[in-house]
Amino acid sequence: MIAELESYRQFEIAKIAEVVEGNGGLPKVRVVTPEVVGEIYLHGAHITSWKPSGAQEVLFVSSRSRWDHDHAIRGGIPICFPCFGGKSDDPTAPAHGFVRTREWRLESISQVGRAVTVSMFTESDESTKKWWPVDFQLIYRATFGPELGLELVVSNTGTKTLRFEEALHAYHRVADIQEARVRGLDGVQYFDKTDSNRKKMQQGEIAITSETDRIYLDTSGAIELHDPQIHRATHVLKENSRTTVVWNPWIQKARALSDLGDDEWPQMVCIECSNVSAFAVDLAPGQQHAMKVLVRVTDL
Ligand code: TA6
Repeated sequence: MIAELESYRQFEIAKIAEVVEGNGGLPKVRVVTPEVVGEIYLHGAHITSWKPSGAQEVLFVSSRSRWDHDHAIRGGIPICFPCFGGKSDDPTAPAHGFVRTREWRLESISQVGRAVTVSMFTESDESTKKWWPVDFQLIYRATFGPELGLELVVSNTGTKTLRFEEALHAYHRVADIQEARVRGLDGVQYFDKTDSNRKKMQQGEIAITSETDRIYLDTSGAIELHDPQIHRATHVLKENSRTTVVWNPWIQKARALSDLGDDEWPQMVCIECSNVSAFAVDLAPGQQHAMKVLVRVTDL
């Protein structure tokens, strides 16, 4: 491990952004400034913490998460790519794609004003072509500051048009899911994965009272997560994302997930800026697609 950490020294900003040994011995970039504390693992380019100064931790990470090269981290912000859920033409392909279990490479760490941007990348190789025989590169820029900025840039480095799905599968920490409310999807149609993917229409704000697994369609509006118990509103703004997924496993599904504590479901809700289902992206050779997300917290 030490040798591996040595190889990252060149990227560090002393006392502000350092590559350290994280859970399971996995390397992570730890950002600590007067404005923010944040963490992102090279494993899956997976953000596991964002805590602006004066605020409580914004992201949920399961106490039962696995921390190894073979499994995705349960919680934080997994990156789903190039498919969301199962791969339609290959039931053996990893759910939510293969980049959340890849070791990404650090490209740079930079400080601009009150924020620190960590940039990582991964690209096609023999192991990815087993699941998806195309050439691509992904760059992920995570900006830790009073706000959290995310940018996922997909480049088609091959000669054929690519079709992919993508999601930033963010697990938001809440005090009690039954009191939390999700706003910003009123009047938006969605597929209800808990009801045979029936197409429905959202009316008003979302109150979660049972297993909830919905793909909201053709929506680029901002989302607000209201958490009255801790008097917090989390605002999620996005660009180049035409679907939003909302998920809470509730009791049974939580029990079925070995890397999620049976009693942890009330403390989380996933709000996933994405391009999935009928809004998968077609990308021509030489083209790029950048999905951007900005998260900020305010008092309620
Ligand atoms: O985003 C919601 C969802 O697709 C759910 O259907 C549920 O499966 C969840 O993702 C978690 O998926 P995972 O593969 O991480 O267990």
